[in-house]
Amino acid sequence: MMEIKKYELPKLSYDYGDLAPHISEEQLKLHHTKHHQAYVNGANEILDKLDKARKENSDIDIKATLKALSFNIGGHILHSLFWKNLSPSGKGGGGAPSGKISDAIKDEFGSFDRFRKEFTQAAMTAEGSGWAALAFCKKTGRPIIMQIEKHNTNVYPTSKILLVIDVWEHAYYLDYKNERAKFIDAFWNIVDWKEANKRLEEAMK
Ligand code: MN3
Repeated sequence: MMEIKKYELPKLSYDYGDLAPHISEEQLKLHHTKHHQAYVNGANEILDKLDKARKENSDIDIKATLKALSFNIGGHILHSLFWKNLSPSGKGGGGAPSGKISDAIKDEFGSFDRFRKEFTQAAMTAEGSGWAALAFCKKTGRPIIMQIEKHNTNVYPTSKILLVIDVWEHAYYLDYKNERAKFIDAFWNIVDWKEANKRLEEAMK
C-alpha cells in the first residue's frame, strides 16, 4: 500500500517579486497563495467528503462531486506546471528555446516565430477561463498545442504537457486589467525553456 498524502501547495523556485515587471509581486502572490491554494484545499476537501461518504456508506452526488474534484485537481496540476515554466527574465527566463525542444518546434512549426504566433493565438482565443499548452504526443512524436477550457476539458490524456500559460483573468488582471494580449506578450520574457526541454526529454524516453 502506498502512503496516502494530501495535495500541497508547491513552493516557488523564485521570490514573488522576481518576475516583475512581467508579473508583479502582488499579482503573483495572490495567484499562488489564494487561487492555487484554493484548488489544493478544494481537492483535499472533496476527497475527505468522499472518504466520509464511503465510511458511512451514505449517498453522494457522484457526477457533481467528480466534476468538482477534476476541476480542483486539474487546477492544482496545471498551476504547478505553470510556476515551473517561469523564471526571472534574463535568469533562465525568456529568449528562444535550445536543445531538443528547439528542434521539435522547428520540425513541427517551421520556425520558433511561427510556433510563438500559433501558441499566442491559442492563448488569446481560449474562451473565458482557460489555458494554452504545448504538449508532446508520444504516439506520433509530434508536439501539439492544446487549448484547455477551465482546468479539465480538451486535454489529450496521454500527451505530456511541456509548457502552459494560464489565461484566466485572475492570472493577469491586477497587472494588465482586461488586456490579455499584453500579458501573453510579457509571458515570452519569463518562459523557462530549460524546463520545457527537460519535460520533452522525459517524454521522449
Ligand atoms: Mn490561475
